[in-house]
Amino acid sequence: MPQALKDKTIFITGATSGFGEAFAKRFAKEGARIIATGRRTERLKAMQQSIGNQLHTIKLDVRDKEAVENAIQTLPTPFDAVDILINNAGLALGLGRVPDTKLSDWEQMVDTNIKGVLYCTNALLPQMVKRNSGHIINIGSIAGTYPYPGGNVYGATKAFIKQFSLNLRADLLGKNIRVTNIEPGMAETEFSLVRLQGDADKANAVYEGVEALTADDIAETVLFSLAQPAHVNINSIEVMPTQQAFAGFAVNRNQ
Ligand code: NDP
Ligand code: 8X3
Repeated sequence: MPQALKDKTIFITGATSGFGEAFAKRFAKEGARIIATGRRTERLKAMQQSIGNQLHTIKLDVRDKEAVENAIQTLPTPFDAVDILINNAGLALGLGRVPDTKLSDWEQMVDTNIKGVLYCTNALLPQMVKRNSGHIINIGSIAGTYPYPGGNVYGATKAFIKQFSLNLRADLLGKNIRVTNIEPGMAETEFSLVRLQGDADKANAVYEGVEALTADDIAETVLFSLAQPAHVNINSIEVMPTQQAFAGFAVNRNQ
């Protein structure tokens, strides 16, 4: 797939670390124009310096509907016709079991992982429909399919992403707009640091003794989906480290 993304314009949410940062760097190398967004401006500035003119950065909190709409309506030339939206911004907060979890954490996960995806999709779809072309990549998770203790609202937000992706496909039939849900397993990014409230020791322990996926692995997976011919829609890809699998059902025998 030589230069599969040449001259494509890609809008990436959560490009300041992890997967989003890897997407920006990898897809810029493929010749794409990148709109990199996130809340941490110093990271966006550093990326601007390393990638240069091919990159446009926007400080954006995807939970802010007006800010999302404004950012998309005011994109400068030549970044204003977006071919690919990557709904990547997201987070898990905590690994506690309900009911020992915080409602405010649940709300932040819903507002970011669900509503943020809706705001960006809603704001960008009209121009894709008008041009009769586009590709939406949603970053789901294995947590959207497989439950685990402590996954509660995080997993539920990713289950939403799974069904929303499929329902977008249903509604967009007849328009040349592709939708793909990428569902990674354990990947070493800042994800655990955020989930575990900045506790680096606990976050590192998550990946100890296992070769986790990397953000670059997921960039290659997304690139594979994007590089297919226009008549091919990859609906979903579930990808895990080789050393991660399933634990079976839990049974409480002490009632
Ligand atoms: P990181 O924590 O490294 O990156 C998360 C990104 O999301 C950051 O760029 C952060 O930017 C951004 N973000 C968080 N909240 C907001 C917000 N309100 N508005 C805008 N941007 C926001 O984690 P990952 O790269 O691992 O996570 C990326 C996606 O992948 C998430 O949706 C996550 O759920 C999913 N995922 C991760 C897996 C993993 O094991 N790592 C596995 C499966 C899915 P900033 O703080 O600057 O705003
Ligand atoms: C992140 C993967 O298994 O930690 O979505 O929920 S997991």
